[in-house]
Amino acid sequence: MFIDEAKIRVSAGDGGNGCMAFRREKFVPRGGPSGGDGGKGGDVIMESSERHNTLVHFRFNPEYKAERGRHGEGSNKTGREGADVILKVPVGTIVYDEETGEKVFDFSAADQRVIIARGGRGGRGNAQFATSVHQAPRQCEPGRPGEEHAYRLELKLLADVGLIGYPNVGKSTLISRISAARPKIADYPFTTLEPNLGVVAVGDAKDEISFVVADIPGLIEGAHTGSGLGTQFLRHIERTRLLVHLVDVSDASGRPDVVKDVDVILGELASFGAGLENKPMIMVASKIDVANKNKLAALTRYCKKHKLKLYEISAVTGKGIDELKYAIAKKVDRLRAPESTQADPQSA
Ligand SMILES: Nc1nc2c(ncn2[C@@H]2O[C@H](COP(=O)(O)OP(=O)(O)OP(=O)(O)O)[C@@H](O)[C@H]2O)c(=O)[nH]1
Ligand SMILES: [Mg+2]
Repeated sequence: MFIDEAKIRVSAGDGGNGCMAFRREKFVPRGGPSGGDGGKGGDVIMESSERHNTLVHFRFNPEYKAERGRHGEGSNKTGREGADVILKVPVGTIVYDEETGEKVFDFSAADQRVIIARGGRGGRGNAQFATSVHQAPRQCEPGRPGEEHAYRLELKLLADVGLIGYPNVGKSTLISRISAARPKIADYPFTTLEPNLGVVAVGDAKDEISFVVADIPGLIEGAHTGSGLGTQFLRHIERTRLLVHLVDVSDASGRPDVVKDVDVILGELASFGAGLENKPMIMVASKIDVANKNKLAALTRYCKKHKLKLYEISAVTGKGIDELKYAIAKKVDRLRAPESTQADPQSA
């Protein structure tokens, strides 16, 4: 099981202090108490969202603080409430109290909201303490402090994107380029024996898209009948939204016909029987730094004919990696939007 984890500290806003004041107006001798109440401090709220899929953002930004309430003022003016802070988490996030280890909440659906640190109440101003026998109270309250908590967030990762292709085409090299995953990379087939997951974040904090990529063992002809490592690990990409299909266009592959390579892989996906061959797919020409021009041209023609987008990359020089990363992020984001469930899964 692959788990994404983050620890955060949250503090709600303190309440504003109550105010002590007396009316001072011309022709109104001995005006009454007029100190307003302090405003309530902002809450820290957690909300589940379909558009978020990892906790990577919280690992880089572990502290959150909501605004404090303003102090009360004279003329019975109540202080403004502090603004809330809303933290968006992926569906599937489980929140634990870091100190007690207790489970606080389990986000099982989108748009669930929980207050994870409550803002302090504002203090009462002296106007609130006036009674018939005590008409000029000099008493007012300070605001209450906001709650502070430490939480541990846990999310079982589900891959959004599956990397597929023959062995040795550079799948593990690619995931190590775009995520923090560090799988074994070597110049022989079947280096990867078990799936590796990597978390990729694209864009700035405000507009961030993050997704999970699965690097799986390479496929070969006859994999569905047990050749090579077989196809059982394809179940790890059954629930992905997008497949990224790497095709080695260098001479290192030892296979002369890239179009046949593509057909073999698609055939193996189809034989697996979970509809993998119908998933949206981005095609990638890998090892472009040492490309065989004829192979690249043949793959380009094939993709044009089948209306598939082709990206050319070199995981060694870095060429084309950013473009590919952004294209994947954009596509994943679009596939996550609820209306896209109706869309044609073949459209690239
Ligand atoms: N020249 C060149 N070599 C590359 C590139 N990408 C990967 N390689 C090399 O290709 C070999 C295989 O890379 P891996 O990332 O292990 O390939 P893989 O697809 O994960 O292979 P399996 O795990 O066996 O399925 C390694 O020697 C890499 O250094 C590239 O863009 N250019
Ligand atoms: Mg590998």
